[in-house]
Amino acid sequence: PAVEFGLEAPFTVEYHDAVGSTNAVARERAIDGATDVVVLADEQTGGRGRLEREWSSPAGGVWLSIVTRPAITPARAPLYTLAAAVATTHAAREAGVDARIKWPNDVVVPVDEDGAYRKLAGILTEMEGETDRVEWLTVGIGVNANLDADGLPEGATTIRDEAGEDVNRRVFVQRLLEEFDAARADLDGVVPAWRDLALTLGQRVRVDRSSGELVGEAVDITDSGALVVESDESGERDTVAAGDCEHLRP
Ligand code: BT5
Repeated sequence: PAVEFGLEAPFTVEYHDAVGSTNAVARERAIDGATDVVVLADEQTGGRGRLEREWSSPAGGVWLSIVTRPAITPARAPLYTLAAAVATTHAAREAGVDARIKWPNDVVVPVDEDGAYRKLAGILTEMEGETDRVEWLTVGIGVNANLDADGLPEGATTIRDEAGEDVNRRVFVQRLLEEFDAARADLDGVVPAWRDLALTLGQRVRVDRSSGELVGEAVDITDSGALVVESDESGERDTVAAGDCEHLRP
């Protein structure tokens, strides 16, 4: 294998040189009853983002999906996405990258003082369950690690480009999983940790959500991970649980 893993974090790692999507494999494992399994690939041939978007996943990145069966309600599931963002950001910072979080699921590197950024990593959480309980949850994390941004979509950056050198992916994944494991053990600490790393708070944003567009200032994030926006139009505070968020230039 291109990467050797002797992980000590409490996850069993299933490694693939190439796979369609680690989230798709993780879903099969979850349906089979697995827990605390990580599906990891050097390359994905059909990587996915949210809303069926494509996720470029050439060889050299870190493409992984964590299968868990947490004893939480679906309302708390977004905290797992935030936990993954915090863990990925911490691991990237240890690799020498000035990584920050853009709500809700992007790990980015600021380009200037005005909220512009390049995307280093994305997270895609999927789950199955009843209204009062999660049955399983898969957290897909894609990190542009040892890649050139050249071959990636506009607006992407990589650890290689930002740190000026390749990262040891075994060490990187080990740190990421340790941080994720610590975060899920202390779910109440996730939002405060997220806030410390957030690039979105204080920004002018446009959020596309199912009930329409919201433009204003991002002023807070709630305990359940929702974004609070002070609307330009109404001057009132509106809470958005999920949606696409764009940082506007001042
Ligand atoms: C995300 O979606 O950011 C979630 C990405 C999750 C990828 C992981 S990899 C392991 C696991 N297996 C999978 O199949 N998926 C997960 P979203 O916010 O919808 O962003 C997608 C958009 O980001 C695309 O429409 C492109 O514009 C851009 N993009 C695509 N590939 C990229 C890359 N490698 N780096 C930066 N931006 C990218």
